[in-house]
Formats: sequence, structure tokens, C-alpha cells
Amino acid sequence: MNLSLEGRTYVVMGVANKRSIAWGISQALHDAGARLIFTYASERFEKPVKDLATTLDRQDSLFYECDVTDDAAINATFDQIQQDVGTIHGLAHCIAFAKREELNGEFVNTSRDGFLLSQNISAYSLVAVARAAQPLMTEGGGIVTLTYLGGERVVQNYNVMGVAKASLDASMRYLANDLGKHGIRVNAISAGPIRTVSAKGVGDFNTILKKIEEESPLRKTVSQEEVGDTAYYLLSDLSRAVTGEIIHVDSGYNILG
Ligand code: N5H
Repeated sequence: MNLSLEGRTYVVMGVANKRSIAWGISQALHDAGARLIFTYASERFEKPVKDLATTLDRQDSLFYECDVTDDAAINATFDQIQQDVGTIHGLAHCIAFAKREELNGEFVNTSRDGFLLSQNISAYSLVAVARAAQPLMTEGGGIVTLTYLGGERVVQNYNVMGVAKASLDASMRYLANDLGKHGIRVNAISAGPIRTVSAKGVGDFNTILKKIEEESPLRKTVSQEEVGDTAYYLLSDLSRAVTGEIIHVDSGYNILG
């Protein structure tokens, strides 16, 4: 089994800063020898992403702005990637959004607007991106997305994002079924809570982390690097018979009743 990703190219969508899980995934893929392509949502993230990429010990990364709410932008991005590199071997989708005001209080108060917005950015984007990436994945490969336990059961305050993650999980399985015939595997990582830009503004985040430290089977929180290593597994040939799966990288927290 060749564990090296040398000669392979992976698209990573959703690096915001050095704490991003997407950056942990980027580093794991890079360490395994992969070439990286980064996409970012808007101009605002261009410099942070480019600055991070300059810390890598190879400078052949490529960068594209890609607003995942815009089908034309997605198609233009992947057309450009096809022109610039030809084949890609995988993709990490690390994108989600919900209105801050819908991430506390009661789910029953979720607005139609907020519901549809979080579905659009956090779940439909995987479908749109998978469709655009498929023609570039001429040698097969892997697509990985990031989900959370709040999509499988009720987690306080996760609310509209929980419903979006349930939709993402189901989309991941349907995509796995469709794309399997092209040798493309689609999986999700359910990471335990990590202090990222997503968690910013979550009032009791320390309490949430402490609970994982005290109660999870492994008695520790998880890191971006640990999630990155599982993404590496899912995007490499080691996982060649695994598709439509959610792997929990959460110190075992999800098995608790
Ligand atoms: C139960 C919890 C705590 C409640 C937290 C929910 C977090 C939801 C994730 C979404 C993606 C956060 C989000 O959209 C925040 C935005 O409203 C405001 N932030 C931004 O606009 C920033 C600037 C940009 C970069 O962010 C985005 N998303 O574009 C869950 C936690 C225990 C675990 C957790 C934090 C899960 C998760 O899904 O991230």
C-alpha cells in the first residue's frame, strides 16, 4: 500500500485561519506529499489563506475564490482548476454557516430565512461542489465533509445547524451512492468540539470542552491535527473500501448514552 500522496492534488475548501479544521486537513495532506488547491468564500479570506500556504515547504498551491451559494461561481472555479491542473484526486468540504442568533435559544424559533440559509451553505454546497468536482476526478478519489453530532441527536444550542448537518449527512450518503461508480468515495468526519472560528462567540465553549475532557472515553478533546489524520486516511487508498460513512473523531464521546 502506497501511503504517499505524492503526485496527487486535493482541493481544500474553507480554510479561514490557522485554527481551522480545514488547515489541519491541509497540513496532513501536505505532509503526505500532496499538492493543495485552496478555495475561499470571499476576498476577505484571500490573504489569510495565502499567508498560511506560504508556511508550507512547497509553493505550488493554487488559490481560487469560490462562493458556494452561486452555481455559476462553483462551475467557473472547477473549470479553471481543470484548465490549471487537469485531474484532482480529492476534495475536503469544510464549509458551514448559520445566523449567530439562531445558534442559541429554542430551535422552534428558527426563521425560514435562517433555516434555508444554513441548508444552502452547509448542506447543498456539498452537492453542488461534488457535481462540479466529479469530472475532474478522472482517477477516482475521495470527498470528505465535516459534520457534527448535533445532526444525529439534539445538542443544546446547535439548533438550525443540527438540522443542516442531518441534511449534510444524508446528502453525503446519496452522493456516495451516485459517485461510487466513478470510483469516487464520499465520507464525513464528525469532529468533537474544537476552538475554531465557527466556535467563536459560543458563550459556554469552555464548559463544552471540559465536558469532553471529563466524560469522553479518551478523556481528552480533539485537535485539528487528529481530524487531519482521519481526513488523510479517508482521502488516501487506505480507505479504498469505505464510502457513505461518518467517522467520529471525538474521543469516543458519541458512544455515550
Ligand atoms: C453546540 C454547539 C455550540 C453552538 C455553536 C454552533 C456553531 C455552529 C457552526 C456555524 C458554522 C457557525 C457560524 O456560522 C457562525 C456565524 O454565525 C458567524 N461567524 C462568521 O460569520 C465567521 C466570521 C465566518 C468565518 O464563519 C462562517 N461559518 O462562515 C456546537 C459546538 C460544540 C461545536 C461546533 C462549533 C460545531 C460546528 O459546526 O462548528
